[in-house]
Amino acid sequence: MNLKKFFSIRFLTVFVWVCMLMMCEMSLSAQSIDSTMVSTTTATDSAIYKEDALLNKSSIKPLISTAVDTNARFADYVIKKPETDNSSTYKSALYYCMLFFLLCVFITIVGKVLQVYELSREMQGKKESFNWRRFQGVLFVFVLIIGLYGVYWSYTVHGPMSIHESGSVHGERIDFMFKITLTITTIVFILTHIALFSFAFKYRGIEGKKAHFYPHNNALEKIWTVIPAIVLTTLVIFGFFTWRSITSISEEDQKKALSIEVVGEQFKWNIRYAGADNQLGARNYKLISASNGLGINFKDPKSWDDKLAGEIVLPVNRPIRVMIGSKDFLHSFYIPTLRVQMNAVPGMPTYFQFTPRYTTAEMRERRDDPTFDYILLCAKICGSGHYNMQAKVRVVADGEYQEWLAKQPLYYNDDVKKEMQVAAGL
Ligand SMILES: [Cu+2]
Repeated sequence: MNLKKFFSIRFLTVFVWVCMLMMCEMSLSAQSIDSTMVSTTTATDSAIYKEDALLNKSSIKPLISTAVDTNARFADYVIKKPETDNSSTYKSALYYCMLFFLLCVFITIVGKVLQVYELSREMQGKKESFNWRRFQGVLFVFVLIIGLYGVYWSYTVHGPMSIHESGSVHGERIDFMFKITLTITTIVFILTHIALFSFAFKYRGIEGKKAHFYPHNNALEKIWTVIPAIVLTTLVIFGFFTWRSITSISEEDQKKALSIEVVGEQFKWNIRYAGADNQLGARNYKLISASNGLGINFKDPKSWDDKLAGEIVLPVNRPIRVMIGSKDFLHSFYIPTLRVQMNAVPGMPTYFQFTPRYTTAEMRERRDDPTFDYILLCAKICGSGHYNMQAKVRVVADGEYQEWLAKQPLYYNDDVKKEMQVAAGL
């Protein structure tokens, strides 16, 4: 079939009519669904309210002094209907697709009409009525100015919202790397966009001007291949060494750090502190039971002093080693202000070692925000209750931390001991 014939004006007219009829039909049926839902809800609610009112009548009574008052209030109670919002009308994705098609068809028709007008002027030997090439060239400059202002606005308004001082020692290195990367990419972004839009304006169609054919230039190819390669390689190597300096910790330093275990599950974090020995007892998922949610192996003496905690409390200026695990799904241990993030993967223990350098109280002062708190989040969308995995992290002075830890209960409690005795047949 000839495509030109297929997309003829007759076809477009029929298409527009079909679209409009379908949209009207959808709007009407959606409104009738809405009104049916509203009337059903109202009827059901009224019935429930009447029932409630009858049940509550006796309880309302003592509050009311006269029988007349009682009847009046009771009547108010029954008559009162819930407020329903029937202003919104459900519209499907198809409705918006059709709206988009209609807009396209409208623009096409306007374009065609203008084309016919210009052709008729040309046939009459008249000049072009409107210089579209110049108009589009100027539009490029306009979009460039608006875009650059948008970049400036975003950096000055959103920048202070997103980049705050790091609360951990290694965070300084991450922030430095982030700032260097952001500076380089911003300069490149601005320069390339100025070049792109200015060239579009400079080389807009001008009557009588012929474009110079310039197919290839080896020197240019080398410049725009080698320079980005050097910049990107430098950034990647810089990032690699920063990451290594954070994650490569000697065994000696690992032992000095305070051991904490955080195990994610849908939708909470289980927190275990190693006791006085600073060593966490072994864990096995096969040992998970009602009283041993983490599956800790209590035959391992290291587990006997492990402590169960309902929150994360960290001593300031002391290295912390968090062993990270998951019981069910992929989660991610993420404390943005401490620049800590590591995935929690079932069957694959991970860890992160860091040193908090400001207590929560100090950070509140530094940021001049009395409501500030370090927050632990799950950085993987792990299910419908994902948002529940937000928890407060308290960074306190060492004395306060020791006091708090002493109050935390042991995992190896009487229930577990009984369960083990039963299992051993004692
Ligand atoms: Cu999660």
